[in-house]
Amino acid sequence: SPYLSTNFLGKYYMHKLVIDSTNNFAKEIASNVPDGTVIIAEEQTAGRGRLGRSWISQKGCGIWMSIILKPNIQPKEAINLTQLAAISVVKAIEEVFHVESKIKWPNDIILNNKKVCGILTEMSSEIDKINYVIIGIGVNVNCDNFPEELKGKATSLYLETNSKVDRKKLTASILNNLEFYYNAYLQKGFEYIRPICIEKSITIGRQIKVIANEGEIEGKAVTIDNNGSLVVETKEGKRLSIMSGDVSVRGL
Ligand code: BT5
Repeated sequence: SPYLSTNFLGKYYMHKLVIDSTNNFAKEIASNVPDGTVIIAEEQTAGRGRLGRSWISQKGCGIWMSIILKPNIQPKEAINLTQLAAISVVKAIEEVFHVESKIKWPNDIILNNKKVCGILTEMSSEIDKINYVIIGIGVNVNCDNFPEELKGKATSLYLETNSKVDRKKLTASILNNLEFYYNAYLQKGFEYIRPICIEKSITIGRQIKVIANEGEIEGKAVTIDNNGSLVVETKEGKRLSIMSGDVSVRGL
């Protein structure tokens, strides 16, 4: 792609017309391909969200892609990669569509209160070493309709901005941004990324409910800490750091 200006991300890539899930395929090949390999599909027949949920991936209208990374970081730090992907998608949407989308921690991109992109990060690791991480990114780009159950919840960049763009352009912009933030993160740590995560968050400052490993937590999202965890203040005034979870934001 003439739009791609990366040094390693997407240099090796595979394009599929139909596939069950790019994350599944990425998992099968991850051990045998270079760091930064990208798999893109025109259509997924079994696109996946988190916790066994499904991801609607209609033919030819979205970016359904998986990125294989082999970072030399601790397995517990891998959650930061979801945040890197999220800010990269937000920046790319800004560059290509000139609109500001927001991150609903940890993995949704929201435009005009509706979900335009979801991220699914999966990992294979040993006790203190990552074998590989797969970042699955689904962006509704030119899609013009959604199934009944997603009406009012899901949207596409086309539906919100009325412009149709070449998906290659947005894909390249996501990868260009991701390589930049990934390098910055590896060199300078999450500290460098944190202000952007906070600035682009739609969650912070709002009343939320989180279903996390720790159980169900209700309170106000106050910040994202140095580890990328969401800090929630309960009505008893207790502050809890949540590493991952399913968040519902009041009013969204
Ligand atoms: C996600 O899960 O948002 C992660 C989605 C990741 C999709 C990419 S596509 C490439 C790669 N290959 C895969 O198989 N997956 C990744 P979660 O937070 O669990 O949200 C899932 C929920 O989002 C569903 O239960 C629906 O409510 C909603 N949803 C499903 N399809 C959608 C769509 N196309 N647009 C917006 N919302 C959708």
